Amino acid sequence: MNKLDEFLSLARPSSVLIVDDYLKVEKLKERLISDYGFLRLADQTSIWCYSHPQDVARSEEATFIASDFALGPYINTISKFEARNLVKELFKGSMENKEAYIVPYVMGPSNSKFKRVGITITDSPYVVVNMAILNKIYPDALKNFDNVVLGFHSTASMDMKKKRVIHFTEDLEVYSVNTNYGGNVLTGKKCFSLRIASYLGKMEGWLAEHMLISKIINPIINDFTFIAALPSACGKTNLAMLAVPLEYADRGWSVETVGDDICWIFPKDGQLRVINPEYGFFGVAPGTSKRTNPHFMEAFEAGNCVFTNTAVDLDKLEPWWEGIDKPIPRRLRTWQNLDLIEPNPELGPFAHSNSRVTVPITNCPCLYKQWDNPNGHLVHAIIFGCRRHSGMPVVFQARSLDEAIYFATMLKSERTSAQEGVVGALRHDPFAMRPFFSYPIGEYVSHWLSVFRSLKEQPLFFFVNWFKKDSNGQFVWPGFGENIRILEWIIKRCACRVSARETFYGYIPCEEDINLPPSTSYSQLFEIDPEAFEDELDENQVFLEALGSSGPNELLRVQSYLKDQLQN
Ligand code: SAT
Ligand code: MN
Repeated sequence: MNKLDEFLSLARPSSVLIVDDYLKVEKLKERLISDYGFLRLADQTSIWCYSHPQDVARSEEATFIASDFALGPYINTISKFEARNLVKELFKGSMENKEAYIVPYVMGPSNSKFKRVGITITDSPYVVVNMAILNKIYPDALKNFDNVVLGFHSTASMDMKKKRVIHFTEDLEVYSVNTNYGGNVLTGKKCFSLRIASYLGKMEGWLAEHMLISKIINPIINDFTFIAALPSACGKTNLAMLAVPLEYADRGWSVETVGDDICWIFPKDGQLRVINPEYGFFGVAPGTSKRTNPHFMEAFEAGNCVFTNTAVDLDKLEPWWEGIDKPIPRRLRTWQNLDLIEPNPELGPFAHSNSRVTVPITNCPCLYKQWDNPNGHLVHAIIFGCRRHSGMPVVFQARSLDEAIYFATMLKSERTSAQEGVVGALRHDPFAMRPFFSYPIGEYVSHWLSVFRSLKEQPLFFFVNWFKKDSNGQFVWPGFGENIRILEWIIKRCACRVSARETFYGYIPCEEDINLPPSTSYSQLFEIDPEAFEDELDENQVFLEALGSSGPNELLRVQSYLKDQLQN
């Protein structure tokens, strides 16, 4: 018996449908409307869905890697024996009286040697409809199960206490149960594209990262590609589709998107090639507007989207959320499926703060034409970003590979509503990968160093923070389209067009080399309190020690170098 049959005899669905074409997906979309009370929106191709009120974000506490070894900080482990028993217990009869759907799919361009395939079995039509946007249906995956990543999902009883997302990295299997939230259940999203893929990357010499991929069309470097890691809900989608201000557009600048969330990185002939393994976006809705991300708004208008946990304007049958820059609808359905007439704004928010939109990548008006080039894209710059009101300048460049890896490991960011838990608290988020590590962080860092040391052409490394605030709590940087000014400096650095000012933490722009918006203050953007930095180094020391013996010595060397710099 193969693994799929074994699973089916455990979960016992009443019937099984192989979803090997998009017509079947359309039928399931109908089912979502007729059986689940979701809405078809005015464009006729998009739908609105809502979730269980406690199933609205990724569940880090409920996410596990099955391993018989301790994997260190940020990885919940469960022994393989215990995990197998738990799977048997949680899935036993979980699909009784339900239909099971088998979804074969591909990640990456299907004509690329970098591609990977997966099969997901689920009892949730919502999962099928979303996966059919984010991944490409690929019936060939069913021919041979070798190297296929298997995802098993059941909403079971939706008992939130029994929510689990369990990964067997070596066996290429993921089990999600008692949840129906994107990042927990769309296997291709984080479970495969980051946790399983980064494990595969470690074994095979490549990297799977929580990064966007974009091109900048510009007059300085031809075909400039950057990749950028930012924690969830810190602006990856906005940066990936940045709409440049007129002043830049007139001079031939624009940004074109390759991907907004996941980047698979392959060293090849001494260079770095990257692909986006996804076929769609799963972006945060609140805060998205014609002003903040006109390209994403335009992508929604092209249809075939799934809006989850947004509100709905019932007169226009259009989605609505806080920050959309449209008045609160007269007749509104809230994210919890409550209908209100002329709602009192104080009763809001009406959309959940982590409400999401699932969008086909081809809807993106600024999509790079050859986004799915089977050979990938050559990387010029790597950016790490975070959300911090203090302690990090708006941009700096790392002085060396070791320092870049040090700062990426020590990345900290304020918590957002993309994770369950208290919003705003500063937490370590190494490489913006904290929720997605599947093997020890020290080994992960060593793997990064070995991949980059093998290159003949090194990309440059930059760190950005759009969220720095002044002493009155006001943001010092306008963000959004204006971020192109920072990217322009990055391109100039990559082209060796400008020198830089060295500080104790790295290189920052000389005032005359960066085109700052008139409302900003150079010193406010770049000043870092040395005492706070020193405290942070001390705190980093504790973090480094927690990585234990797997933490590479390079990080300790950078740590003491930075301390010396500060004292001088
Ligand atoms: O919630 S998801 O994991 O699907 C998206 C994200 O948090 O980046
Ligand atoms: Mn993400």
